[in-house]
Order: sequence, then C-alpha cells, then structure tokens
Amino acid sequence: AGGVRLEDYQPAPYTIDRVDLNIRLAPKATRVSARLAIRRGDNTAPGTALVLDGDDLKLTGLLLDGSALTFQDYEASPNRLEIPAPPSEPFVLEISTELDPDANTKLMGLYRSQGTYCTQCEAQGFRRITYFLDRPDVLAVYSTRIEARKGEAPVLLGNGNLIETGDVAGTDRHFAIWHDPHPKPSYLFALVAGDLARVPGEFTTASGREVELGIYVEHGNEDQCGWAMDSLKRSMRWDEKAFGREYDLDVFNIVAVSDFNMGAMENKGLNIFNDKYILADPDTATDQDYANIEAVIAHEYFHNWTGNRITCRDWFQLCLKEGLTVFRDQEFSADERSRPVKRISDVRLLKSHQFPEDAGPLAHPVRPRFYQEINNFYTATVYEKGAEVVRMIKTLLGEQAFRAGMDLFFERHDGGATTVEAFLDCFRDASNEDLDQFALWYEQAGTPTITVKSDYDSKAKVFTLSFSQSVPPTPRQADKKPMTIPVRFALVGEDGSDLAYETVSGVEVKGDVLKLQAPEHKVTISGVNERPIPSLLRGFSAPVILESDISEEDYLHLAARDGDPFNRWQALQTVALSSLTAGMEAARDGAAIEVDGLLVHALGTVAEDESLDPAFRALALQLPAEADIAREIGSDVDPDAVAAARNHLRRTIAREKGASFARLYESLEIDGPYSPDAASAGVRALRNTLLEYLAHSGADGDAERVRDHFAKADNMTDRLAGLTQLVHARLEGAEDALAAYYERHSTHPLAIDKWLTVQATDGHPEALEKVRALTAHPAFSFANPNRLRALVGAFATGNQTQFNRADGAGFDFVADTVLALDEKNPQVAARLLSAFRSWRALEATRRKLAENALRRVAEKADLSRDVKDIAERSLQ
Ligand code: B3K
Ligand code: ZN
Repeated sequence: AGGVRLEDYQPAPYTIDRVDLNIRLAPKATRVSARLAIRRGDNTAPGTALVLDGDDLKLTGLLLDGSALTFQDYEASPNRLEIPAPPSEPFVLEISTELDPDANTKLMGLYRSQGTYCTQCEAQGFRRITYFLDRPDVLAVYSTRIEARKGEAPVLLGNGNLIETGDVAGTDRHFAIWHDPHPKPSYLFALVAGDLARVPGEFTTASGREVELGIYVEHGNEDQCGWAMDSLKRSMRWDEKAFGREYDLDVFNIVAVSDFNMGAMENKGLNIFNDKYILADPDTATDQDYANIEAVIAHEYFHNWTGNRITCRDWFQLCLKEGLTVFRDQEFSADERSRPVKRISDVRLLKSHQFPEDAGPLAHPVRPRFYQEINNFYTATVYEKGAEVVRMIKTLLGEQAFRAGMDLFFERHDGGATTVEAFLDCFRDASNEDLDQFALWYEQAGTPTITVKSDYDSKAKVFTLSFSQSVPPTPRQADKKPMTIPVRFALVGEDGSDLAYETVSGVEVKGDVLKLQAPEHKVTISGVNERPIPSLLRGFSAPVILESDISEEDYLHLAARDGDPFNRWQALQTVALSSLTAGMEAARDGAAIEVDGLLVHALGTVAEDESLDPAFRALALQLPAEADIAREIGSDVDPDAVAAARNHLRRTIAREKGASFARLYESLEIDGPYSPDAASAGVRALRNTLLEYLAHSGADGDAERVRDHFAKADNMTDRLAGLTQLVHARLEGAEDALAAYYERHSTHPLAIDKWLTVQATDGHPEALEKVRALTAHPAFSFANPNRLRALVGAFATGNQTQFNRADGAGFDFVADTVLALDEKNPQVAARLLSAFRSWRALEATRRKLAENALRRVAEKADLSRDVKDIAERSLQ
C-alpha cells in the first residue's frame, strides 16, 4: 500500500509560472502569503481538479483571481488543497498559511536554528510552507518579500538578486524583496533571516560578471570562514575551466546554521550549510574537516549547473544531479590535491558505505523505481555509486567524448527537468557509443563480482585472462543481466614496468580498457615476453568486487611496483584482508592467530619509502576497518573475532616495526605554523598513522610519546589523533586528556562533537555505558543532529564490537534512541536506524537480537513514514 512508482510518472496537469511570496516572520506565528500564477497544462482537460500538496499546514485565507472562495469551491486539509473545478484560463491563486517555526523540530520547511530563521525544502519541504505542486518538474520564477522585526533579524536573505529593502512604516519591522530570474523547482527555494555576521568576498566570472559573495555565520565566527571562502572561489574558477560553466547571478550567498539534517543544501544563490562544513580554524578543525569543507562547498556550488539549471524530472532521477555532482566534486578535489590519494579515499568510502548498503536489505538501484519515503534515498548508492557510474562513462568514452557529451547535456537541457535516459542520450550522440547495456548500472542493484583466472604460456608468449561476472540478487530483483564493466589494465613485469603486448582478443578493448559485456570472456593477449602480473581495475575503473587467482606474492609485487598507485594501495588491502579473514577464523575457533610476515614486511617498506607521497603511505599503512573485514567475510560475522584479528595484526606490526616507526615518526615533525594544504596534511596523516601503531606497541616509551603528542599538539588534527589513541588504546592519561580537551573546547560545539565521537567509538565494553551517560551531559543535545550523529550515530556505525554486542544492549540502545527521536525528527531517526543495514550478515545470536530490536521499532504505533520504511525494508 502507498508508495510512489517510476512507471506512474505523469506530467503535472497544471503549471505554476510565477510565485510571489510575502513572508512575515515571527517565531510562533509566521504568516505566509503565496500568489501563484497557474496555467492549465496543454494536455489537461478544462475543469480538471487542481490538487496541491501540503504538509501540516494551517490555511488562513484563499483567493482566486482576487475573490474569496466559498467552501464548496475547495477542499483543504493540512496535507492537501483541492480546487475541484478551477478556471480553464490562467488564474492567480493566493494562499495564506500560518506557520510555527519554533515548533518545527523536523528541520524541514521553515524552522529556527539558534534564533535564525532558515528553510530546508528538498525533497518535499516547500509544502510545509505553502500548498504547492511540490515536485521538481514544476519550474517557476520566484519573488520573495521577507519581513521581520529589525532587532530579531537584521539580515534578510532570499534566492536570486536583492531588489528592494525598506522599513515597514510605524513598526519595528523591515523587509527585503529578492527576485530569482531563473525558473526553479520548489525544492530550491530558500530564505534565511536572523542576526548574522557577513564575511564578504568577490569573484569575477570568465565573461566579466562581478559576483558578490557572502558567507553568513553567527557573530564571533567570522574568522572561521576563510577556508570556505577560498574553496568557493576555487570551485567557481574550476567549473569554468573543467566544464565551461559560469555563475549566473550577481550574488552568491552561503549561510551556516548549527541545526541541519544533512551536510548542506544547494538552494539557488543561497546555499544553506551545516556549520560543520563551513567553520574551520587550525585549533578546532582537522585536516579531514578542511578537505570535507572544500568538497562540500564545491559540491553545492557545482549543483548550480547540475541540479539547478538542469534539474530532475522526478525524484527517481535523483542520481542525475547527485551522482553527477559528486563526480564533479571528486574531480575538483583530485585536481586541487593529489589525484591518486583522492581516488583511494573515495574508493575507501565507497567500499565502506556503499558496498555494505548494496549487500544488505536496503540495497536499491542507483535509480530506484519505487519508494515509500524519498528522503530515505539520499544514500551512498545514489551519491557514491551514482558518481562511479558517471566515471565509468568517462572511462568508456575517453576524455574528449565525455566532455562533448556533457556540453551537449548542458546545451539540450538547460532550464529543464530531465531524466537519466536523456542524460545517457547526450553521451550516445556525442560518441556513437552504444550505452544500452551500460544503462543497467542505473537499474540493477547489487555489487557485481568479477572472477579472474590467469595463465601464461611462456612458449607461445600468450597470456590469458578468463573473466566471469555475476550480479547478486537484491530486494525485488532476483535475476540479473550481465553488465558492461570497464576493466582498466596493464601487465606488470618483474621490474615493475608495464609490459608491451601485441594483440588482445576475446573482448572489446579501447586503449588500456577491456570492456566486459558477456557473462564470460576468455581474453587472449599475445606477444607477452615474460610472465606478467596482471594489474586489473586500475584506478578502480568499475565499482565491482574482484576475485582473482593472483597469488599473495604477486599482489605484494604489485604493492611494491605497480605503476598505478591505486592498485599499489589495493594490493596491500587485498593481502591484508585475506590475512585478517584467516585471523578472524582462528580467533573465532579459539586458535592462535598467525601473522603474515610478508605483509608486515611490505607495510614496513611502504612506510619507509621516501619516494612515495606521505599521504599515500598513510593510506597504505591503514589496515582495513573492522566493518570492511566484516563485509569481506559476508556472513556469520562475529565482530569480536574480527576485532581480535585486527588488533592482533596491528599489535604485531607495532612490535616488529616499532623502532623504525618511532624513528620515522620523529623525523616527520613539521616546523612552523599549521597549514591545511594537502602536502602538509599528508605528512600529519602519516605521522598520526604511525602514532596509532606506536600507541599499540605496548612499549612504555611509546605511551609517553602519545601523551606528548596530545599535549604538544598545536592544531586539532594532531590533538585529536593523540586523544583518540590515548582513549582507544586505553593508555594511562586518557581520562586527563579527555578532561583537558573538554576544558579547552567546551564553548565550541563542533570540537565537542569530536570529543563525543572519540568516546563513542572506543571498542571497549564500557563504551555503551559511557555513551548512555554522555546523553545526559550538558554538551549533548538530542535536538541537534550534529550532536546526535557525533555520539549515537558514531556509536552505531563506528563501533562494530559495541553496537553489535553479543548481549544485544547496543542494538537496544540505538533502537530506543530511534524511537524517541522519531517523534521529533523522523529523517535523522531513519538515518540512524539504517545502521542496522548489515544485520543479516551477523552470526546467529547477534542476528536474532538485531532482528528483535528492528521488530520492536517496526511494531511501534504511529511511526513516521521515514522510520517505518527503513524498519520494514530492513526486515524484508
Ligand atoms: N541536495 C541536498 C540533499 C538534500 C537531502 C534531502 N533529504 C544536498 C546535496 O546533495 O548537495
Ligand atoms: Zn548534492
């Protein structure tokens, strides 16, 4: 029952061309008047009912072409407004509603955060402001008059350009009128009003348009906006160079708010951000925070073309803007930083978030065909796998044809609301490439596995690769078709160089990319003069699982010598994962865990290799996370055994390499003031990764070193690394360090979030009690999504052993939190509940306990649609 299906899509029967809003703000009684210029659609019969969406609305007035409607002429409820027989000629509907921003704890529609009025309308929040055709294919030109008490809200911001400001005569109120000339869907509407500080900037576009930039923050935070402003300007320049896209208004404003359901929102000309993705200074933000801010600023800015100028026809097409925009922000960061390091980080994220999603009950296609609640589809699959799909198009078409396809997309669809099919057509037309089978990447859920067997005939000088592919069954999709899988490859020789070869047969090849299309391919490569080691899926050319018969020795050869840095990293991960899987089995069976000496040696070598980028060395030294090991194991997972295997390996490396790691650690100290640039961040990352090993070496001197590291840190990256190691390795001084950190940062909520997360992700059995106690700490707030994610979210997703406790107490705690939160903020509650997504892969006892907790949630009366949807799909 219920739900929305892609195949039921119908164009809207009416069009809304203009929206004139007059919004008179007050904390508990905001009055909204919306004048909508409405026109019957070309294919709509005269007299067809007009049905507008609403959500929890209070209607206080309704005029049609200036005349009041009698109650026979309309039907209104909080969730719907119907005019059964509207005029057949264009008409103006003027709707008045009254809102209570203070009571809006869902943080959708108009709400207040720390006294600042702000809005969030994607996906369906505009209908909480006024009745509307609240769907992305209804594009209108908006004017917004915002009125508020001057003292309460000296700053009044809307979409587009500022047209007029003034005082309301005889009152303590003032107003501003904003006009956005670009037709847009309602989900991109925004307003902000409050007492905020403005950090100014300016940008001149390639064709000479002067754009006034503004970042608005709470007073006192002005000096934490420099990095965000710099990132914005670099993003604007990059989009001109990389995609030929210029900014199109005279103003670009960003507002940071502290209560926000997700990361940020790309409203036209008025981006609204979670302050976590704006505010940074060396004392409170880590290198990772700086990188995230740069990426999110870029992402939201890039939406101006991919999302806003060209939007989605319906919400099933969400990946059209999200996957594409993630791809664009990844490319931006790759250009601004190190491309291989960025690629490795992105793939790590994909494997740790998207692969488990794709392997569990919440799996769905990049373009879903059915949803109960669209907000539950802002997922790693739509975003990150969606970006991989765009990347594969580029890999298959090559740089030039890809750019030509993008140009065509902008040319054809600017100003429109379109589909994935229309997007693919642009690449087809620009390249003549057949993308029919490729389109399955949008349709079929589940991570494909490719299996490879290799054989070298030294007499004939022929190397053979036998590929087979399979796509696992996923909810509602039992049978899968074979897919197009681009495999970038090289044959690596003894000395590490890419070997020459003559011909490749058995598969379509383009440059160094094999295009797998059939269930099986026997690929024959001739003219190979020595036994090669195949380096497959270079740069992670497709989001698949690769199972190969390559030996550990050969993988370690690739780890040491592959010309593709991504595959060097991947080779080490592959070896570590297989060693950790074996270790887990031993731990589970109560046997001694054996450590792979070759792996330890290889890690030691990478650590010391000064020809490599420190950031790369840091990534190479980081062992697969517990969740990654669990995913690799796939079923009957015992998280305690996984942690035991991982801890054992880490301790062994620390003991064997302790002396050399300590020397290296000492040599990496950076003199001079902190700078967030990628090179310095890389050195810190390596040094802090070494610190993790030293913290677990068991040597006295090393514990002292960790305490020193924390105490002497002059930036948050190092301080947090020190604190994390003290707490997680349970070293003497951990409690003092927690207290000192709290003391230092107690007035900075984002820094306190890190303090909460460190404690929530401690794998010790005490963690749950600590987390429970912290929910009563004055620094914690149940109503603030950042605090909640930092504590309970981090516990559920970042503490494998304690969330998945064998007594079920971790599950119960998270389920209780979800139930309590659901009444206030269903979106954040649903997101938290999705931490259960891998429950079926657990061993039987934990599986049963997780299922009980999920059932308890699913069975509660009056659940939100958001939580109900996640609970029910998880149990399917
Ligand atoms: N488009 C928004 C996400 C909206 C989420 C709605 N539940 C941010 C982004 O992807 O850029
Ligand atoms: Zn986005």
